[in-house]
Order: sequence, then C-alpha cells, then structure tokens
Amino acid sequence: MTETATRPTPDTTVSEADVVVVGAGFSGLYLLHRLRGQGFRVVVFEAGDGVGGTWYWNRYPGARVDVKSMEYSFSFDGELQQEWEWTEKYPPQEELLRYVNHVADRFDLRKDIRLETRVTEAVWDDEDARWMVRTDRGDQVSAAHVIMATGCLSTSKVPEVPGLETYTGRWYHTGHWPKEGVDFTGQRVGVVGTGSSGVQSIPLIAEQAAHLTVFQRTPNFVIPAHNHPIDPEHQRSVKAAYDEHRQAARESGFGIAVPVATKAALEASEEERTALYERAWHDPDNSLVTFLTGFTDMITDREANDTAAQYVRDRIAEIVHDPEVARMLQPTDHPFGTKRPCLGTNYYETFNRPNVRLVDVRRDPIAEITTKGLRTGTEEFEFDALVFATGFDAMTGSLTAVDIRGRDGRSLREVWAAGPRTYLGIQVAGFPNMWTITGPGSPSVLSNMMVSIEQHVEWVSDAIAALRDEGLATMEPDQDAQDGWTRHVDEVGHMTLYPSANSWYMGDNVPGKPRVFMPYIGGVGPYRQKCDEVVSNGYEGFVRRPMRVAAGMS
Ligand code: N01
Repeated sequence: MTETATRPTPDTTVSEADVVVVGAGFSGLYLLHRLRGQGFRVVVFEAGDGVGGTWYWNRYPGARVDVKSMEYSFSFDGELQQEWEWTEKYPPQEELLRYVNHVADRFDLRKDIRLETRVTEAVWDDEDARWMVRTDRGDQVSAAHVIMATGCLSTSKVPEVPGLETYTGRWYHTGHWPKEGVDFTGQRVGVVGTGSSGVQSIPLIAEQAAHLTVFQRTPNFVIPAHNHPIDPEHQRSVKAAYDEHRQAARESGFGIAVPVATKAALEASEEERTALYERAWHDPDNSLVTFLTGFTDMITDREANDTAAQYVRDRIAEIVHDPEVARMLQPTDHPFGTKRPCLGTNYYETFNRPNVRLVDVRRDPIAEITTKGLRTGTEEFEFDALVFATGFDAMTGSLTAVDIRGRDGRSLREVWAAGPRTYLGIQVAGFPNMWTITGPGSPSVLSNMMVSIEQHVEWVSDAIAALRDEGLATMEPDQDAQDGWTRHVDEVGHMTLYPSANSWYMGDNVPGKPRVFMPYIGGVGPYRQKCDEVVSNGYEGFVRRPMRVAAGMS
C-alpha cells in the first residue's frame, strides 16, 4: 500500500474542476472513480491525513463493522469483490482501513485527493452557474458541481457539561481516536455513553484498565455478535453467486439480504416467537436485523416489539450476576430497534467483572467535568482517562458544518433550521448542482451503508453525466416535489415506532436540534425503485436548465 500523495503547496489562485467531492470515505472514493470514468475532472478534499472516512477516524478499541463483511463491501467491480479476502464475519477497523486503501490504490485515486484539507465554504454563483469552494488551506476551486460525501456520522459530539477544559487527565472521543492507539493499562478510566461505540469498546477497555466506570444514560439492546473467522468455503460459495447476493441486498428493506417475514409477532404463538428469538440470539450466522425482520409488525406495533424486547431483557437478567446492575442494563424506555440496536461481544458479561462499575446518569446526571474526573449530582469520580463514546451530530452535522450558500446567498443552515428538507435525500431546492450522498431523507443509516452509498454514487454521477450529455447546466429539486418527499419521509417514519424513542435518528442527542425523523424508513428496495422511476420519467421532480436560462435565474 502506498501512502496517500503529499499535500501540494497551498494555492490561493482559483482552480477549476467539473466536480468537487467533499470527503474521501467510501462514498468519495467511489465517486472519484466513477466520475473520472465518465470523463469529469474531479477534486476530492479530505480533512484526515488518509482516506477511509469513518474507518479512518473510528479507531477505538473493538471498532468493527456490524454488517457482515461479505455484504459491507463494494460490489461495483467484479474483480475487486472476487480478489479481496475477508478474514472475519465482522472485520475490525484495521482491516476495513486496509480495504479502503486497497481500493484507493487499485483505482489510482490518490492523485486527485487533497488530504488534511477541510472544506469550509461553498458558494453558488448563479451568473456562472458554478460553485466556489474554499478550504482551510486557502484553496479556491470553481466547480460546476459539489458533492457532499461527508458521511452521516462524522461530526463527533462531547457532552454539553461544563469543565472539560479544566480536566488534567487524558480524554478521548471514540470517533476521533488517536492513530497511535491508547494504552489504559493500570489506569482508572471513565467511559461516558453506551451506544454502538461504547458497547464495542467497554469490554476491551475493561480488560486493560485497572478500573472502569461506565456512565450510562440509556441502556441499549445489545445482541451477541457471534463474530468469527470466515470459513473459506463459505467465502467461496458467496463469491460464486455474488451477483445474486448483491441484488438481493439491493432489493431488501435494510440493504441486508434476509428472508422476508410473512407473519406478525402477535399472530404467532409464544413458542413460535421464542423459537425465532432464540435463533436470533444464538445463531452464529445471525445479523443486526434478525430481530427486526423476523416478524412483520416488529417496528410498527409496540406490543409485538415488546415480545422481542422482553426476550432480550430476560437474557440480560441471566447473564448479569448482580440483579440491580442487570436491572439498570435492561432497556425499558424505548422499543427494540428504535435506537440503533448494537451487536456486542462480552458486553453484558463485562459488568460481572470486579473492576467495572455501572453508574446511571439518567437518575444522577453528570453535572461537570472536574480537574480530576467528573462529578454527578451526588458523587465525585477521579480518572486517569475519560472516554466519550457520546456519538455524533448525525446526518446533518457534517453538511451544516460547511458554510453552504445556494441561490441568493441562502444558507443551508438557515434553510434547514426547522429540520432537513431534501428531495430523495439527494438534493435541496435552491442549491443547484449540490448533491448529498446518503443525505437525510434517504435510507442511509437505516441500511447497509455500502448498498446505499453505491446506489447514490451511481444515481448522482449518472444524473451529472446526463446533464452534460443533454447540454444542460443545472439541476435541483422542484419545490413541490421536495415538500412532498419530505412529508412522505415524515409520514412513513411516523407509521413506525421510531419517533417514540429519544435517538440521534430524531436529532434528540443535540440540544436545540429540531426533532425530525431524518432517515427514510420506506426500505432500500422501494426507495431504489422510486429513484429509478424518477429517471425513467425524465428526472421527474427535478428542474433541469440549460446554461443560458440557468444564468441569472433568481
Ligand atoms: O453514539 P450514540 P455511538 N451524558 O449516539 C450517551 C454507528 N456506529 O458513537 O442514548 C451521558 O449511539 C448517549 O446516551 P442517550 C451506529 O449507527 C456503528 O455509539 O442519548 N450520556 C448514548 O448512550 C451508531 O448508532 C458501529 O441517552 C450521554 C451514547 O452517549 C452510531 O454510529 C460502531 C451524554 C452515544 O451513543 C453512533 O454510535 C460505532 C451525556 N451528556 C458506531 N451524551 C458499528 O458498525 C450522550 N450520551 C459497530
């Protein structure tokens, strides 16, 4: 593997590109490859000093994907998917980063990627029908299109409690973990947060640290991951029929090919339900969505959902020795799956260790970070290291972090002040030629991201190529189409139990963020069909204009 090209000297002159891509994670890399193949000049800006996005930043102990590797990988190139050998059901971050780097090398992508460069501003010029993109390095690029490939979970969040600047120990956020790793041996460590990142890191930190205190605000549903090395024969058999597997994922609900349920949990007998939950819990081949897809009514009916939730609560009570700790770990305040369920390895077992303590900060919230640790309403804690597994300003945070100004100088932040509004999660009215990969209003985080990324990259690059080939200059959603889609996303979301939970899907984890269900829960397959129909109907719902009309529009 070669290291990515060194950053050229900052240039304050304006350079030109057809497309600026923001972010060099999976989306940005595939965009670069595909747009290049379509004859476009592309520049990719990436804040990190390497490619990989999520898998570049999230290096915390235990970080690994929780969608199976054979499904969580690119399908766009037959040779790539045949030649890459995965080692585990759920590969660790290091392996995923090796894979991303392999992709960058294999398709010779590095020469068009500017690392350690953060895009700060993108301003639309209606006269020229171009974006002016500026970076923190002083770059200025004039481009016909800007594609935000910034990821849904990349703007990390530390808790809004005072005092962090006074803390004299070392502190870390799981989403921005030091490259050189962290050795907690012999240390007193505090971990705040019990979402996916906490669930993965807590068991490993507990093994290393002298003592670990876990601060939990909301207990989560954690299913055994059953991670294991991939049987080479299994890998061969999947690869032999890879196209069919990939197609099944594209047509599925969550981008993960699982059998489609035909029966409601409330129609099934208790024995049938228990048999299914036992399989979902114990089967080494289970997946993140096994519980959610086992019955037709799991995400729409609270009573049905509670049969699965109770099954998990019972398992927690069996695993955790101290009944009071078990009770604290049992989720009762939200339906199963309405906060992202987690896959874990030895998660609940970790709370049986003598060097681990669980603190309920719902009951006794963190009041402040002190010089030596933190203080809740009733107790003071001292730590050598603090770990914030406190998540992200999800879905919109990385888009509004850039000062994006569309037609008439309108800022995306202002336009989205009451919540994101998009057409198909791909474009925003008033922001011509700006594209979002897995943007709010698309299945995105409710799917196998690789399936959704590939679909968006292909759809967007084809839309840009079609514009060029038809002699058109700009494309943006029609306001009515966008309003209709935004309503639809909301309505479908509210047909489910998702909005009943406090979650980052709803923006609840960021104070002041409007409470809107941001992803599209209509299913990856139906969503893809809708996007394809839009194209067959001549990009229905979009306004596409030639240059001479585009220029000067107000
Ligand atoms: O973040 P989270 P994450 N005081 O937002 C708590 C993906 N992912 O980094 O639930 C105390 O889920 C917060 O409590 P609450 C995956 O999509 C995937 O773990 O808001 N606690 C919660 O417990 C995932 O969903 C993988 O009450 C505070 C935790 O911090 C998403 O990324 C691995 C607090 C944050 O959990 C985000 O996961 C990792 C406060 N002030 C991530 N503020 C895999 O593929 C927040 N919390 C395996």
